[in-house]
Amino acid sequence: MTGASSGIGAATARRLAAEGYEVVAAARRRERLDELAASVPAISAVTLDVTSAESVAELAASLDDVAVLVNNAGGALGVEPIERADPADWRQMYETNVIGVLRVTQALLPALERGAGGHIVVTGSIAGHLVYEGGAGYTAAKHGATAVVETLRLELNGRPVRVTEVAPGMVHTEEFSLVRLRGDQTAADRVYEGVKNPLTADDIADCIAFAVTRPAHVNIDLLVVKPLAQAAPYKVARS
Ligand code: 8X3
Repeated sequence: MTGASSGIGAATARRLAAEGYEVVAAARRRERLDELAASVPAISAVTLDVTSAESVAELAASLDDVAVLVNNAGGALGVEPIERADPADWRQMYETNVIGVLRVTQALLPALERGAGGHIVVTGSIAGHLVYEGGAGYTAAKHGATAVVETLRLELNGRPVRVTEVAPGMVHTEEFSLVRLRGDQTAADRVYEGVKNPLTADDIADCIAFAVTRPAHVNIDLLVVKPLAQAAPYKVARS
């Protein structure tokens, strides 16, 4: 489980532990992971930077059989229109959301094939399937992640590894919008203002748990999940 220190990643680590999995929670921020691991005996913490080949290789070397890999690390940076966007932000989003999936998937594939059969889950986004103004850097990266998932399923056909994308819309987590809006808490709060029941990290953990707990011959390709109040990235009912 990458990106496990907060939000969807932490919720999914907890949920999969409750489903009986031994969960390796991996992320950059070790303190947060240690807290998570201390609160749930079936979770262990590993420091991981998905943008570092060495860090990913270290993770792979520490694992034996792996039943499920959840590629969850990623996120958005900035809401500028293309005419003002910073290429460095785009590069970073591509590095985490796309190359990160590539690196960790490559490194863990042998371990996923060693056991009874593996499952690769990618936390995508509706941004991987639609575009919206101010979102091009993120939508380009998430479209990239979707392309990786779809290609991987073709390339692994005939091998015992399932491939699933879970693509959430508006999920109210502590950090997603805060990071995207560069630490501006007021702007981050505005994203969810007046929205009745945005999704929670637990809602997405529930979808991931559903996909991975189907029988081994059942491959859920894609789950697109939005709150009832959201019909499109830019079409959100607010009171
Ligand atoms: C997050 C969903 O609508 O901000 O991945 O692109 S959205």
